[in-house]
Amino acid sequence: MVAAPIVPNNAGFETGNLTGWQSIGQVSATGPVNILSGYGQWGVNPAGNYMAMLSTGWGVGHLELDAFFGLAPGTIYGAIPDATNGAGILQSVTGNAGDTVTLYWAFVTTDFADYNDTGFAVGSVVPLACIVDGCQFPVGDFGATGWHPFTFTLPSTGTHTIGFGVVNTGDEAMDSILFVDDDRGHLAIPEPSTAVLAGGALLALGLLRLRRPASTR
Ligand SMILES: [Ca+2]
Ligand SMILES: [Ca+2]
Repeated sequence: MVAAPIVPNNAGFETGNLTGWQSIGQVSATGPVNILSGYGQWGVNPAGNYMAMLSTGWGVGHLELDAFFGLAPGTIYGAIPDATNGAGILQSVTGNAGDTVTLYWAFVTTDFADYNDTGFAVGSVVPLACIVDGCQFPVGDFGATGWHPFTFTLPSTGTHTIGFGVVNTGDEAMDSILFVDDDRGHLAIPEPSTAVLAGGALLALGLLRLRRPASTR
């Protein structure tokens, strides 16, 4: 057989919901959103009208995420040190060895170093974006990536899980968000005029973190 691209069900979330996907934690299909981070608002726009939005906020524990993805306990923690909690989506795709599934993702964090919240792809855990290091696209404090493609390659003929997740690290405060769509969306940088708010926002974020002590730090 010649390797071929596979298109998952509702790959672009244009039904406006998560039909075709399984999810755990805080996941929704959404239109354009603004994410308020320390330096202003990141404007995130889908391809088409909708995209999936996965947030670490009020997420499930990393062991529960392992079970959701069919991974051995501790797999996510092993790939993403100090992972605490987060969210995930997956679906099963069937094809031949070498067949591919390409989806697009973008990562935005409201958190800062040395917390290292991370967005990842699954089959095996592939850290895509994070705050500090250990991933393909480190974004820094309050940072964001643009939209990037990720291609899954089926390792053998049959049915395989593809999916994405996002986790807090170190504690369970200060959300990070992973967006998923079937094509490249648009991500607008924060307005410069909002940068003057950063000092106040930082103070507010610090207070919030103190009020949510879920950490071993
Ligand atoms: Ca879409
Ligand atoms: Ca966090």
